[in-house]
Amino acid sequence: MDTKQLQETSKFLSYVLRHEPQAIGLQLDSEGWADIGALIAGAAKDRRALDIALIQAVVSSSDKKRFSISDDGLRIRAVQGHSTPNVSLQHIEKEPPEFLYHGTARRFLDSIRQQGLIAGSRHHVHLSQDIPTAIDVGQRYGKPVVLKIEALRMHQQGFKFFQAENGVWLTNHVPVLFVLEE
Ligand code: HQG
Repeated sequence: MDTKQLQETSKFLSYVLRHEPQAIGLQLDSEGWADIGALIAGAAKDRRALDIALIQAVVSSSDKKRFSISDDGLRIRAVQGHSTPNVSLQHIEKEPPEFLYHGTARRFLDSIRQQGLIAGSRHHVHLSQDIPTAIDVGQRYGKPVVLKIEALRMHQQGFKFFQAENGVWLTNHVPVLFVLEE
């Protein structure tokens, strides 16, 4: 298994486990779990040779711990980042640190200054605990800029925060009021 095969398989798993399970006839339950046997069979119809060893290698090598396998080893899910309807992970609600960070591209700033941070096609706005991670996230879309979010103040005013299994912070919407540009 080389890095390229692992990366390509990781992208495929993100696609079917977060966004388009129906592309390979896969069912996700409301917690995002898919049967691994059905995943392998669905992928095979798409002429994609997946097996348990490859899936396990992707799960354990994922830099961001994007996926988890159930304790009985039969099911797999993406731990965050979904856009597909009918899936709503019961993320643990948590008090956030004073500040969290959001990495974005400079060209989105005007719109963010008007609307605050919105979830777009995903179920949540994603926030990072540290600035280097936020820069990495932001540069996926262009010249990165990091916004500092007054997370604890939001929480004190009743906004809910969740932390996904892989440490990514999630919230529904960040009003402009709480977005600091440094
Ligand atoms: C932007 C990756 C205009 C937002 C990463 C972002 C992350 C606005 C883009 C995870 C806006 C949405 C999520 C507004 C927000 N006007 N643009 N009002 N509000 N935006 O990919 O946060 O590799 O859906 O800034 O590491 O970039 O997939 O979200 O640029 O954790 O595991 O709209 O995806 O993880 O883009 O990234 P995305 P994101 P994975």
